[in-house]
Amino acid sequence: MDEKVLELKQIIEGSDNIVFFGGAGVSTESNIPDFRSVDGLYNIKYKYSPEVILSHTFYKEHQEEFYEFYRDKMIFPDAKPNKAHLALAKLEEIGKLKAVVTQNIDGLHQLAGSKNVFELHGSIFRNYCEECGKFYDLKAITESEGVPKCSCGGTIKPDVVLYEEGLDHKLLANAIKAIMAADVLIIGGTSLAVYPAAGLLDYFKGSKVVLINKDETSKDGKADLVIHDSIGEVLSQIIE
Ligand code: CNA
Repeated sequence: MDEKVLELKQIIEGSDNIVFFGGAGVSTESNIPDFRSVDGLYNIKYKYSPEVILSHTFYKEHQEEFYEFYRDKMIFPDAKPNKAHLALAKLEEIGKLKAVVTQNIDGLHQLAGSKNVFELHGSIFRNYCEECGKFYDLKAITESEGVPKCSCGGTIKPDVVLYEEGLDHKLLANAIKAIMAADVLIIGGTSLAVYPAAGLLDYFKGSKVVLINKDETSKDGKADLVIHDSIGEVLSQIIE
């Protein structure tokens, strides 16, 4: 076993109060593209960048185009949890991991069996009518065309936090609470470029920060252990 992975194993063995903070890189091994990797969404040619299309302003002004991109690039109903999701669920099951704080909207942590998941940016599986508030599941988006409409005539909007929109206050407070109470923070599969989510890491007061990411991040210098590798490969070795 690689020296760094061994060190991670020892850190995990020594703690029963771990929190995981992750992003799109956790799901690339489930074939869901992230934003910033070389084969991520930023490197596919679009008329607009994902950040523009997934903004509140764009959603309001170009709904047809928004839903075209959203259905095509943000929804992967057949995606399955990968080794990273499964390892994290296992760590929770054996009492070591207390929470997963994720920027992902794909629901794969829950599908893997994780229970205490804070979805900072919402979920593709929840959708609401903007007029009457009626709840809709994912089929309302996948099985409709153009702008999805409620039976009342209102537009159905995914419960996903778009750029320019604020995070849910209660959820944010609970995620911060979990991070503040943790002894070990494992950060993985995130460029740490999206705020306020990335700012949550500043609340950590515990003993060890581990960063597992393919590319360098702005927080590499602050971590006790940095592993530049695939998160599924790394975490699956911990759980063997
Ligand atoms: P990002 O900015 O795309 O960064 C992803 C990071 O993960 C990069 O630094 C990569 O190097 C790294 N990475 C990619 N694959 C792996 C891997 N297998 N192992 C280790 N590291 C890897 O994504 P962030 O999450 O930081 O950005 C935040 C946005 C992206 C959030 O608002 C998400 O909602 C949004 N997003 C989510 C999904 C999803 O739900 N699966 C998909 C695409 C984008």
